[in-house]
Amino acid sequence: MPNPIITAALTGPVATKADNAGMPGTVAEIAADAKACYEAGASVIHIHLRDDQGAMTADLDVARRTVEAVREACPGITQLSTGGLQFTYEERMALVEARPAMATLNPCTMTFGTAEFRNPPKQMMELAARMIELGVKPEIEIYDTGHLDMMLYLLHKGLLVEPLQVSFVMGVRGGMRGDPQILSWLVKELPEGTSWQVIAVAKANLPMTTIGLAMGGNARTGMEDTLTLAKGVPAESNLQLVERLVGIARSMQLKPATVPEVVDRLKLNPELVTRT
Ligand code: KMH
Ligand code: ZN
Repeated sequence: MPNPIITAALTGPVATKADNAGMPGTVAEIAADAKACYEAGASVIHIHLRDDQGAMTADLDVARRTVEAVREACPGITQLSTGGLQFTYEERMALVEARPAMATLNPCTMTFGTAEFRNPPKQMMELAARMIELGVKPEIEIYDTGHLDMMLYLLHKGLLVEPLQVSFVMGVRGGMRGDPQILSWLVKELPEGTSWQVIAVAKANLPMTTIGLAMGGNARTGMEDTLTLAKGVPAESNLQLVERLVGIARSMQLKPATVPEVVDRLKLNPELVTRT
């Protein structure tokens, strides 16, 4: 089994510092958290932007400053989210112009808890094409079984380049639940050589992340996905969640993949990972 790629999802599109004071709230705090999580074994840092007042933002200048600040702080691979729930699709698309090494691509529109997660097909395909032009690697987020077929269609149309990097998101109300049988089916349908992980939200987080690791997948944790260590026990920090995940991986004799390993395996653009 290849070494699992550990991703730290530091912030998210829903929770803020008001929900858990341990969550980073500014560009500088995001960069400091990225460094701590990188040093604990995370090679990829998934980021939803925050401005200097701690508000969620899709401001391209903040995106550029964040990518730069994380690159300065550590060699971890910056993955910007294009998935903010409260921004227009145009604002979300523009974020790839900050040229992170990776960015999310959400192939389908869906209900997302109490919100609508809009990913209109025409613009989503434009975003996929732009990511190829810029050399930004998509993290393809699959929330339901039909989203996988859309991903395969994009591949067929030349809008995705292999090897694919896929996240199966489980536990969002409106998407698929955390169920090992659904996961086994999804993994079986992937093109050969695809790298994948489970993103398991809230109570699905620990069991499904662990099952994904045991099945040969990568793994992600962080305050975007869970604010607690266990029911009623708040996580203190992203670092604490990453340390727990790395501990689980190590107890299975799995070593977190290094940044150069990830660059090689996912065929990332080395120019966008400046400190490998
Ligand atoms: N929190 C994730 C389940 C993205 O980053 O592109 C959804 C999300 C997508 O935020
Ligand atoms: Zn995200």
